[in-house]
Amino acid sequence: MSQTVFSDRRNIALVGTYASGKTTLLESLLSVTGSLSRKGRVEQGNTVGDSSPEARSRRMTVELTVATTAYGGITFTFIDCPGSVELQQEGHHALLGVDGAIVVCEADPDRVLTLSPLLQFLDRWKIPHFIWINKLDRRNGSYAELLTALKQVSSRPIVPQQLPLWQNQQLVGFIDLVTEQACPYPCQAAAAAWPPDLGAEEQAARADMLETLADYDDLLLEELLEDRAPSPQEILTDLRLDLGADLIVPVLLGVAQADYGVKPLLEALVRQAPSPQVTAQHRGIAASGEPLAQVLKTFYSPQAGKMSLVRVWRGDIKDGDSLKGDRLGGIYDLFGSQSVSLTQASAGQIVAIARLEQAQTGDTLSPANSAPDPLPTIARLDPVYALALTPVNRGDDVKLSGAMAKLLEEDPSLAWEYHGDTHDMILWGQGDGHLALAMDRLSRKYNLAVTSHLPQVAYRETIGQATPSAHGRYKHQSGGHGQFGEVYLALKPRSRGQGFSFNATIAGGVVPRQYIPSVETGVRDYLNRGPLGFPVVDVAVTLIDGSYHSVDSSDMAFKQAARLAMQEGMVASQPILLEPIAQVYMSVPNRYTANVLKLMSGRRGQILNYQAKADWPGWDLVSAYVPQAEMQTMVVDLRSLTMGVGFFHWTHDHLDAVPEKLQKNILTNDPGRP
Ligand SMILES: Nc1nc2c(ncn2[C@@H]2O[C@H](COP(=O)(O)OP(=O)(O)OP(=O)(O)O)[C@@H](O)[C@H]2O)c(=O)[nH]1
Ligand SMILES: [Mg+2]
Repeated sequence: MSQTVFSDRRNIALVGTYASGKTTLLESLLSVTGSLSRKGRVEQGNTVGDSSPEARSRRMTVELTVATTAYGGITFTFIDCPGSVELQQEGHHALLGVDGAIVVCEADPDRVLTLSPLLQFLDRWKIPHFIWINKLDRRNGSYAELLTALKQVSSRPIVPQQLPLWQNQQLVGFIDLVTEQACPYPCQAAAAAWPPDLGAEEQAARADMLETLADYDDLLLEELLEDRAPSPQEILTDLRLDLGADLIVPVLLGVAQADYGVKPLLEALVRQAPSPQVTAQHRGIAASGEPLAQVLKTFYSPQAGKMSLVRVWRGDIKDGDSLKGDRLGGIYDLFGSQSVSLTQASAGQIVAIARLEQAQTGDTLSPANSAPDPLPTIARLDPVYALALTPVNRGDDVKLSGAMAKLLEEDPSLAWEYHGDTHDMILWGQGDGHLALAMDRLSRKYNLAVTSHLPQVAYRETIGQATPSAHGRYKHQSGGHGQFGEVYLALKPRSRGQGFSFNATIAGGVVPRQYIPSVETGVRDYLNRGPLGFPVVDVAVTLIDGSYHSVDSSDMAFKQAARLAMQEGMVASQPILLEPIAQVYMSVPNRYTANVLKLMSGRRGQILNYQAKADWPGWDLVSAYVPQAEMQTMVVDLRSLTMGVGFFHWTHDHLDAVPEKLQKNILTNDPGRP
């Protein structure tokens, strides 16, 4: 990598739906700007992005790629983000550190809906963005249909800046609606004549652009009303200001694979993308004060150890400085998997910093002696899919936990949990592909092989009817003095969620007071595993009678007697298997609502409500109770029903009896049953 570095910068994220061509576009941007002498291809596994073995083997982006280049007097740092819905968290953090984003969109109106969650995110965080329509070499549907579809999913006005030029169904160039000049690919000639029959279409598209811009510029409105043509410079100024204020979404087009439209995209970035100073101002970051930075990503490199990808918001950070209590161990400019050591990083730069051991993704950093107000950061995505992991080599448990801590630092959308009930070590994440990726990383980076299975459901049991008196007598004679305790317990069901209660109503000291706690302990011990094999809940137990021996009775004997009485009482009280029920809130495009309702009912879900999702035009929010056992692979089916965009949040809500016909199945098949 060799590049000229300019003082003016733009940090731009490449985001968009899975496989829309972001990594190919990055390759093209780096090639067009002269940072790459030989362009790679995703299929050939030789691109600057997707350089990890996990990305190469999947032919998809699985982590951020950062690459700095220069064009038109500006230093650009591009961040290529994964498109997979399972790897969104990665891009979300990165987006908080950029000055703008390019949303790469496939030229297919039917797939535009898949951009909806991303556009919602960009709008919520007010991140200025362009849309770049890619793959126009094999478009599906008309360009006009595509724009209509984009208008439906974007809350900001869509402002096409270019009109495609076709010849025999092939994209051959575009008309720049600002300058009204034609640009035949590969855009070497500055201007060319455009086909006369395009006049009306060009006029309509240009009028559409100008009218949108006039909504935010009274002067322009006046000019339009008076039929005066605004100058290209005036239009560009509006495009820059309106984009910087996140009022509009300019749309450009091309074919990343052929570098078509990439230079014009760079020109648009140079002229229109907000500068780091503008971004800092919009984020409310004062220009003066202590140096300030934010961690966009944490990663562990085999050579350099812990690295933090950092956006510097204010001041200079120098080699040898301390941040968040750690002396930094090097500052690097990144170019895919390569890095160049720097002596300092200044406001507006995105760099990797080594050995900030305390810093986590999202953290706000300042020199050691100041505690800055934290910059806003992204919440962790709710985990929606889990697998129980077991190391192939017994004894690797501790190693697994250590490696997992690092994986979790690298990817906050993973979660790691030890389930006390089932003794499962559970890895939570965003889907089966996400967890398979985590396991591949465990194997390659930490030499840890694991097997996985769906976690056991944490079933419980309770009783269906009362047993007025259950008897337990423990009598044992061995050598010296013996053991004796006898109790009678009454068992009663309690309502769901009321838990366990213990009472003693004995009279006349038939069980001496000091042994009553042992009776309760014996009962509680028993409740860890009822007759069906699961922890018992929602039972009221009363000690109603018993007897003792003045020499042989002991705490242990009464504990045992209580266990025996519980054994008898529980079996007699009609044990019932309980399963955890989740409350689920599903967000789905309304064209899929009927199918999603069917999916939920098919999975024993009880639909509670569905209605239009607030602030998400065209989406519904469905709420339902769904048994946990049925949730395990729900996300996989939901995504396949909704082009990958449906998502849900869930929380544990309550326990409910397992339907009788399923109970038998679970009791004979559940591997979790002790
Ligand atoms: N026909 C055509 N194919 C393209 C174009 N751009 C990218 N592709 C192909 O589309 C596929 C996906 O391209 P990527 O660049 O990996 O897409 P991506 O958006 O980075 O994918 P993820 O990061 O995994 O979401 C690859 O096979 C590319 O060769 C294009 O302009 N035209
Ligand atoms: Mg990619």
